[in-house]
Amino acid sequence: MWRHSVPPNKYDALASLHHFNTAEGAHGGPGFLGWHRVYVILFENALRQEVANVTLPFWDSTLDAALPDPRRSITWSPLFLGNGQGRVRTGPFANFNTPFGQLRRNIGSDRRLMNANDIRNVMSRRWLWEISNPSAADRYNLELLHNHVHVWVGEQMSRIESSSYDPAFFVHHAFVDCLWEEFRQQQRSRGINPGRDYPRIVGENTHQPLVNMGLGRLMMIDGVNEIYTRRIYRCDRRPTCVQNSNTCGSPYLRCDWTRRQCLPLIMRVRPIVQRVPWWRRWRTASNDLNSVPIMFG
Ligand SMILES: [Cu+2]
Repeated sequence: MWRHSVPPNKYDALASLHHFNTAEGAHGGPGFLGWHRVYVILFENALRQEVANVTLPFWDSTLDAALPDPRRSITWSPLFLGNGQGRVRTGPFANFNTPFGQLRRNIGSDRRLMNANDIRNVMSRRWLWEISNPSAADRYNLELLHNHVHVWVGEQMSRIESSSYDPAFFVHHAFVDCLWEEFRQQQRSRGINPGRDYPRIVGENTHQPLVNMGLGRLMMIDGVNEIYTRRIYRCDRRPTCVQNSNTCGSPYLRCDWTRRQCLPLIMRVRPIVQRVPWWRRWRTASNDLNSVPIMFG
């Protein structure tokens, strides 16, 4: 698909919008969630022009976070996002090219994934300003928590101007968006109208409610409008353990009943056995030492 097209292609064009030059109100303030909601919709629409009725999946990274070693999650297998270490060579985005070089990752070497506790903290708040920059305390700050995941994935994903060139961006942001929707659902049940919940104190001017969003003619305050989840899409529930089953409703998840926690399957560590005939092993080993020209002429 995309990897066979010539850059700049539609994916790159969309990815390029995620940049401080064009979207100053996308980060560092209460416009963050709304901006990314619109952005993710644009991406999903573009996907639907290729595959009718396709829906964007979300990556619930808190499930990976519950594993002893999240780097071994099936998320990083060829079935899903492809390998998480070094150049991406497996999965649907193998050899994906970006303006920042070949797609790379370096999962698990910096920061951390979001976990169930982070979600509980965020959901304990009532208003958007309590979970947004610049007013949120760190542990309720959804933008900050989401940054951790970007940096945890590493390489392209870890910087604003390059992150959207890793397709992991969109499944991560679909998840953040659905967490926000869960938050908004809770607001509705408490009699708060999320469609009018945009803070007065916004920090940077670029987050003022009537400032242009940098996506068409929308303004920052349009990001909290109810129209998106009323008319355009809705979020699936996050997976939970299903009674009398150990799959959490997905063949790629299992339930740890002692913790009542869904966990992604993990990848078997493939033993490093070189399938090289014995008479060539020598030579393979010598290659690494750059000694081949001397030894073999
Ligand atoms: Cu962003």
